[in-house]
Amino acid sequence: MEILTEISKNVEIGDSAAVKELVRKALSMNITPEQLLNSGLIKGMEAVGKKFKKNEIFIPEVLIASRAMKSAMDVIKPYMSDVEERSLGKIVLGTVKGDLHDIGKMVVSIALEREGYDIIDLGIDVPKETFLETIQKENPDILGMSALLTTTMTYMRDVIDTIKSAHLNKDVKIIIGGAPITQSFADEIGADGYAQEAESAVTLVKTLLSSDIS
Ligand code: B1M
Repeated sequence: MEILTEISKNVEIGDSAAVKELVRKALSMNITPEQLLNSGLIKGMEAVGKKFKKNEIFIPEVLIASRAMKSAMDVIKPYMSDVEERSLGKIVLGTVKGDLHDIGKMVVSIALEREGYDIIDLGIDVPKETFLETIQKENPDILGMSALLTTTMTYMRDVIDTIKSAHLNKDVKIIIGGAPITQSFADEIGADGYAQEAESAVTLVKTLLSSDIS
């Protein structure tokens, strides 16, 4: 669809005003929030990532593109949050210490919230102590960690070890995700699950929580 390509291109060049305008227009054309995210906004960020990798653009351009993506998500979010007043469970989310990437986590958070889960988002650069304190205080069903860097993904193991040392790993299921994460890494560090993107994160959470009941 032409408008999705236009959205993607405007994310790439970081034109927030144009992206927001196009997203509003697309919503009025009954394009779903999921289509907008997957075929418009995320596609734009992927193109940004490729150009960055090839040194065709640099951090300032990536930041401007991220801002455009985030401002569009603010427009989409109300359309994705029209869930009934029900809670299927409580989920704590955070990007691990040392890592400032939060767009993917936001996409996952919106998808889970839309499904009916209560989300406590701890933000970015979250140390293990904060994860632990929040689990002790909030008693969530799921802890979800995100990491986008090969240098920060290893910190997920530290968080899991901390939770195990506090004997809380039986009370909370731990899931992880982010571009460099794989199922074998999840198995290696003792996470309960791994999801590659937002929709599979929703499926994973449902599976983990239903196996909890039986
Ligand atoms: Co950075 N960055 N970045 N960056 N950045 C990457 C990740 C990189 C792959 C770019 C590249 O080289 N091609 C590369 C990492 C290389 C590596 O480690 N292998 C990289 C680098 C190197 C860096 C810096 C080190 C650059 C520097 O300073 N020299 C630096 C590190 C800063 C830090 O964190 N300490 C840095 C900085 C930044 C910005 C701040 C400028 C900005 C982040 C802004 C922000 O998030 N607010 C940024 C961005 C935007 C990117 C790219 C271009 C895009 C990431 C993104 O938002 N994607 C990225 C390249 C890329 O990924 N193609 C890149 C869109 C988003 C929807 O997808 O985040 O993958 P994603 O999330 C997906 C899935 O991964 C999954 O579902 C999401 C939705 O589908 N998922 C989960 C994510 N979390 C999940 C959790 C789950 C389940 C699924 O369960 C809990």
